[in-house]
Amino acid sequence: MAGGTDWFRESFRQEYDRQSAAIGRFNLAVFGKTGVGKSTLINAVFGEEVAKTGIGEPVTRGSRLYVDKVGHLGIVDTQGLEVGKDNKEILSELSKAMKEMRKLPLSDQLHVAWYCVRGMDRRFEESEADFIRRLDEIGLQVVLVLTQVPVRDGQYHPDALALATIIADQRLPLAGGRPFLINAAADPFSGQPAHGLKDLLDATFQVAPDGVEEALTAAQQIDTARKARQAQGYIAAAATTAAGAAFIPIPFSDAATLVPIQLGMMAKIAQLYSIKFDRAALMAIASTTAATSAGRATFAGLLKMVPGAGSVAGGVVGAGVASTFTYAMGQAWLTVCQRVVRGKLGGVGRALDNEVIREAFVDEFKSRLKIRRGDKQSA
Ligand SMILES: Nc1nc2c(ncn2[C@@H]2O[C@H](COP(=O)(O)OP(=O)(O)O)[C@@H](O)[C@H]2O)c(=O)[nH]1
Ligand SMILES: [Mg+2]
Repeated sequence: MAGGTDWFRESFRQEYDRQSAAIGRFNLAVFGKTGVGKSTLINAVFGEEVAKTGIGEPVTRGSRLYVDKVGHLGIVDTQGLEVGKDNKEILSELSKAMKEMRKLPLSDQLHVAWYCVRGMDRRFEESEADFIRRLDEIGLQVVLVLTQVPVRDGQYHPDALALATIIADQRLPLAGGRPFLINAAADPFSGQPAHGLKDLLDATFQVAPDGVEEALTAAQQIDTARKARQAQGYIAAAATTAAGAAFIPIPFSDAATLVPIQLGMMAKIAQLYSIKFDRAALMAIASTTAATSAGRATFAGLLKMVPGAGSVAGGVVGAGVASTFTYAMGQAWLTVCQRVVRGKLGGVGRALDNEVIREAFVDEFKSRLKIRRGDKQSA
């Protein structure tokens, strides 16, 4: 196979950027008075890194609404404008921005709003109801969040429930038809657990446009099952594409047509798990570098392990082998990504252990080959 790690890194970079654009961005506007818990909530759902970022950029030219872009997420907020005090100006800015954004690609539009009220506030003003109705009128789906809601023995605090009822009675245009009661961060002192985040996220998925579902799946950090399902979808798609590509004779020596398919799949999965390019590239090189071949990243070495690959007549890789190969690569890579994210293979902020990564990858790769052995080895 041509190159070595420089070539590998460059090819992986291209796929990483291409897949990043394909996944796109989910843009969320977050409203609520200072101190209700917006930053804490964003942290809890999307990870620490998001709330750490700076000022962002105007959503459209000259706008007083700013979007903070981190990975596949954009958080829109109203810097210098305060909900409750500056509602008129916020709404006029939003209405203007929504019109302008309609001309932009889906990834640059605003998709959903979270309107946050402290659950123990005991009141919900008419101006807040008006604000929510107006958000709906200008085309924003609103999820209403009651924050910092205490629970005991599986029951919400009665004051928060009373507030939820008052709000529900107003028949506002809300996603899910009701407020979502949450506590974003556990409080060890009072023993209050975090709760409600998954329901809030599900409601957000329901009203987000189909085209940003992948971006939201990648951006959120609490529903790992959803990430895993999405990754399985990427793997299945790549295995199918690989089988199709294999009808064109592939020289066994480099499996050239399979490489971009597999690198694309790996890049997409890495992004689903919010693994940045530099780290993902190191992981991919460690995973696919044969211990024997002086540090060169090689897919051919892995291909040799696929049942049926060695005996193919004329040195051509068939559809069955191509598909099995890609499937096993995908599963092995997914395992490595999941374990790195969980801090099991040299965690966040720590150095990666190349040998451990390679071992984890190859173990999973081999075990996935066994499962598929005899699957469709004919083509
Ligand atoms: N225990 C707990 N504290 C919270 C929660 N949400 C917010 N807080 C606390 O309330 C204060 C204000 O929260 P913050 O997220 O900065 O509010 P923001 O101004 O709306 O962004 C901070 O001291 C947070 O630690 C929560 O869900 N649980
Ligand atoms: Mg804040």
